[in-house]
Amino acid sequence: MKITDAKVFVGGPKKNYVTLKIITDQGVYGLGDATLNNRETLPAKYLQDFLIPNLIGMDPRNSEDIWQFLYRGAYFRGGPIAMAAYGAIDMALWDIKGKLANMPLYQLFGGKSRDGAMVYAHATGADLEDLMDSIAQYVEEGYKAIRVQCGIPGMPTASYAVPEKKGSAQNYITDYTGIRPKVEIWDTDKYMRYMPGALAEIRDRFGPDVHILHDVHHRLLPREAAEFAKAVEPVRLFWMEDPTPAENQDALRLIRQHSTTPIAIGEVFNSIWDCNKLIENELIDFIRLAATYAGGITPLKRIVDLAGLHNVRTGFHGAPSHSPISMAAQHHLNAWAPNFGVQEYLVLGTPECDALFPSEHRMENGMVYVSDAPGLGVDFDEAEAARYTYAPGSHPVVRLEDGTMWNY
Ligand code: KDG
Ligand code: MG
Repeated sequence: MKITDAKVFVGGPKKNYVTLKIITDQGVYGLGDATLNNRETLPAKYLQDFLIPNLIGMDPRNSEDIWQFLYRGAYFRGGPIAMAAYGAIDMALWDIKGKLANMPLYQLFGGKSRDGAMVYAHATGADLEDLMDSIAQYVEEGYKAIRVQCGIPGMPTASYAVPEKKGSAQNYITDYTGIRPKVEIWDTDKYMRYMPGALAEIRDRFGPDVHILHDVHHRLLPREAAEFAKAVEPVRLFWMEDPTPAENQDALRLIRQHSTTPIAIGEVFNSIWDCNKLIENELIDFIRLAATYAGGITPLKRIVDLAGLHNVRTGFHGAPSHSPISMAAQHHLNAWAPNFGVQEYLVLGTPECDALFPSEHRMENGMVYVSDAPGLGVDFDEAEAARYTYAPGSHPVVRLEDGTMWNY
């Protein structure tokens, strides 16, 4: 069996999805997602210029060897652009494998460990009152876990994932008016004084049963994060996400030593080497890589297995930047993983998105039920794809009030 061709598509409804289709001499094809938010053309170019020409003629069933060929063969290892491109190839090869076996991927991993996988939604508000309304709506819709973000009084601009105007539910962060980022101004002191109390009010209002998550989005120093984690202990968060940048994995020790608040980290990681110490030293509770940036199912499954040895559960990234293809890869891993925790879920769910990526994965009452179709269980409609083109966009960047660049 041989790979005979592969194509890359960039575009989508209100998002620039990077979709890879690998075609074989036996008529079976596989799909992969190489979307790297706001840098979408780069993995697409890497695929087109270097990776696809190398894939032609290879046996698609040898997904492990092909992954090693990509990773080791590049000589310069890793990085989000390369790993997103390898990730798409790896997903497509698993898709082909599942179709050949006539089995959904979760069966190839070891079968189902649960009926449905709990997901979390994003509640957001320009202020706490708006946030409460947003949470109430998700509770009403049956979500069991909700990430909560709100504007901070006195903060000079909107902060992370929070709408600028009251009454707006907008929680997507990419601005498609161009590649020059908006600037958000951050003030740690105001955040530290306000947010723990706001989280306590949310817990009082919604009671003990709703899982409350909060994303600090890398804004705090390790000592500040330790203080914050300690202050919110009575709220019993499901998790505190990205409390501090984790390039220095040892920095997480300080937070751990001072608090029992669960910590989730990893959405910006792209390798097991970014999180192995965090996991082995049991400095975190949830690992958050995405199948795309992690380099696909093959390496992500290894991370899940390592995490399982250390009581670290999964909480894969699922921002709207991911296409339904990588989300499908994660739905299969979530159905299987013995150490599953939760799945972030923001698939746009619009008719346009469903027409572009038909699938039978379904979300009901805050749970995802994986499709039983062979492979990834998601398709890609090329005629629909022809309607869309690439639209450049950017996340904001963050500065302190004096102009110092900060962590977005
Ligand atoms: O591209 C960046 C977004 O994916 C990120 O800001 C979203 O923090 C995020 C989250 O938890 O979904
Ligand atoms: Mg996050």
